[in-house]
Amino acid sequence: RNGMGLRPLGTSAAEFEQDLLSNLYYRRGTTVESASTQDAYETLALTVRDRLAERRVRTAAAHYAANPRWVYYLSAEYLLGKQLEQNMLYSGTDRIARIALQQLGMDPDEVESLDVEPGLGNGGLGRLAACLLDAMATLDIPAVGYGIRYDLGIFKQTFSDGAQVEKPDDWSYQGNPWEFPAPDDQQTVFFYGHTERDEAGKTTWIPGEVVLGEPSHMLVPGHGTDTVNIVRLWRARGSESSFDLSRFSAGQYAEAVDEAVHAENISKVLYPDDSTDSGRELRLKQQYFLVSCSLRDIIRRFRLRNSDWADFPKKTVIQLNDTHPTLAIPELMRLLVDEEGLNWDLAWALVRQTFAYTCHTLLPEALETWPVPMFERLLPRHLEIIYTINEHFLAEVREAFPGDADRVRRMSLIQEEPERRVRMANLAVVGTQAVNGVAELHSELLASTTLRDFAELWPDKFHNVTNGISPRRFIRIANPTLSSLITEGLGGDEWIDDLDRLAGLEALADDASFQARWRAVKQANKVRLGLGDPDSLTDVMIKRFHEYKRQQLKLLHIITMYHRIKANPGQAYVPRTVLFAGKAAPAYHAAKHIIRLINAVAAVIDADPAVSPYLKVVFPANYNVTLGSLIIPAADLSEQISMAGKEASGTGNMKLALNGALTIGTLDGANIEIRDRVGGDNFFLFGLDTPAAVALKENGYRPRDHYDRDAELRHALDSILDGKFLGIGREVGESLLNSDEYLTLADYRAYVDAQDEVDVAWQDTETWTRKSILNTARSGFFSADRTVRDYAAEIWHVNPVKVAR
Ligand code: DL6
Repeated sequence: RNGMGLRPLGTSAAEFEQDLLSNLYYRRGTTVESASTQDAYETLALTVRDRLAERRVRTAAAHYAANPRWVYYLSAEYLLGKQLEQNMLYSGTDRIARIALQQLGMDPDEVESLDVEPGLGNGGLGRLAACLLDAMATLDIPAVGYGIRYDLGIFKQTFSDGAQVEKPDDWSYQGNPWEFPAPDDQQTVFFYGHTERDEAGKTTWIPGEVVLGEPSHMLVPGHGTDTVNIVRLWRARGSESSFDLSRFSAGQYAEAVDEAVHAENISKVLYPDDSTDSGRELRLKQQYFLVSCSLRDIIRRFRLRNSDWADFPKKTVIQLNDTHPTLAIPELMRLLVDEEGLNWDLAWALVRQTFAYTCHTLLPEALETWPVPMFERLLPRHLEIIYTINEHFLAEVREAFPGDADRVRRMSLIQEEPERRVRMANLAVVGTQAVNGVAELHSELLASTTLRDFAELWPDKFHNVTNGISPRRFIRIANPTLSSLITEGLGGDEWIDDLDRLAGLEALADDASFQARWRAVKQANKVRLGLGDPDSLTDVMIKRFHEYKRQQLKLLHIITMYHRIKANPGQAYVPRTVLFAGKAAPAYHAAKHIIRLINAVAAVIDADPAVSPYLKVVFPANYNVTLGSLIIPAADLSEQISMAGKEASGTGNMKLALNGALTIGTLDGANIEIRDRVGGDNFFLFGLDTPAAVALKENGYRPRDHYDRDAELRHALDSILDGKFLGIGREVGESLLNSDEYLTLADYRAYVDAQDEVDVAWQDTETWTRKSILNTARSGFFSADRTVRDYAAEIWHVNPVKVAR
């Protein structure tokens, strides 16, 4: 029996099989003879989960005893990826589970295929959150992630006539076996209403709507350790009184549930369409819902072991993942001042010491603001609190910069013109003890441009923590054959939790037989992916669609290759498979036009027998963590071609380099750090850097000059404008020629020339393989474990707590 008085669960295949049978019988109410594949899947999940649950109980006990400083990670998004394979690996049951299933006459692959990916995020920011949780658990850092349990995650992308069509993603339709409901920890959340002040000056918020927040959590196991942290997700529920029985009895069924449906809409979808006022208000409601439930839970946890509010920041650090959870700042003020009776100054000191803020963008339009009237209607007390914070803060600014009214206007938490809006990024900087960017360049640009006024006031508050990725998820699980080869090459698998050890591969980079095996793995991964000729150069651009990321630049290169092959059909060309994957925001029309044009170009090339032997464009629909994990191990070339100064970091760039793809990229985001580490010889650099891009724009950029000057570019653009690709894409062509906000045409020539260098390099197989091995060998820095160590040392000031067996 272990310290909890429990009989430890068995580690043999026979014991696992017994537990499977028992779970099938007692928890699914069926037997092997009559079990469906869904029964088998759920039972497998529960049997694996039980092994982690036992560790979770020990983790909670160890944390309770240590009463440490906790990290609470608040994020509106988590792209956790499928859970089964990860949890089998982390619980050490991957081998025995498969044997046990086979013993019971079940097909492990078929059973495992039912595992569903919870798509509770959009892209890089949500996946980063998941990678950081994984690394925190692996490093034994006591942490809880808080988020929203959206009923419908990120939409499912399909194509109709090449155009993106969005379908709802009812990810937990069959239930979610990884989830533990915790109804006892339910919270009550207020919205709307008004505030009242008594004679003593105490303010009370009288709400206009009351909603319940129901938590459930999923386990976040660490790798190679017994720590199992949790991510707690909130789901909105109507209160008991929200069901109108008298209306129901009168046959008014829709009206009877009106209030409950209204409440439950809060956690209905990830990112409700914000092109309408009601959509925007729902989004603000989601943000407050997350923050209100999570803070009450954090305080409940604090009170289990502590009583003095002065200790709160000593025991708590709350990391805000972008501005979405920034309402936590005024909400904690409200709880401390209105509900706990602390005086303002003490409460403010505690709040500021507790929070830290990560900014994930440089695009001014991505910095959230909310219209004051909407804010006031929904959160009347929070607006009052923000006004008071602003009053104190602006007094500080005036003192530091006397007579600088313009600066005061820029830094205010309230934008006055053209309409009054609450500036969430300003609030996030003012209410926290640390602000960080997510790559060196990004952090520099934040301090010198986007948040410059704040960096001038509080230079010490600004930090850089370069993003990282989970080596477990993105090489060990995604690329098992390469992982085995690396383990063999390094003489052990310690590298998985100590990624700097990959450096040991440098010694093998010139070894012909190791190189041959390295190539064979890449080849097998291309066959596994099953898109395009595995002998061709697999050129991969996988990311959200955004004009600043410049999928349109890649497209111009493809069209140029197409024209070259058409013009000289007899020549030998390097065969390429160009693979795009990614989603566009449903209301982002320019990005959707680019998607449609890519599909049209792909179809035209496919139908042309003179070109198709050399060039193929594939665009599998519905990019997600699962699809990414299949594509990344098969990639030869990683496209990281954003306009310099626009991509905060990127993390796909890290995943691809780690899996041995060579990057073609601009000096943007973390590309710079990747190139610094893998070496300029092993990276295809092109294009304007940030100062050159800024200067070009300031001096009046004219895309048409590039069009006039460059015959190949002109040919490519004309073919789009002339409708040569099924008549699709005129909007894309016109936008490039007439405005080209992201300098695509300015970088075209340098990009195409760099691609010609790629072709030359590819033909020297040994040298390419060497470069590929060196990319992997030198990617250790991009482990999320390093990222979390940086946060822990520089921002969180937390220590690990080891969980005893
Ligand atoms: O930090 C994670 C990720 C970065 O790698 C990307 O470069 C960045 O674009 C993304 N940011 C967002 C937030 N919003 N915007 N814009 O998704 O964060």
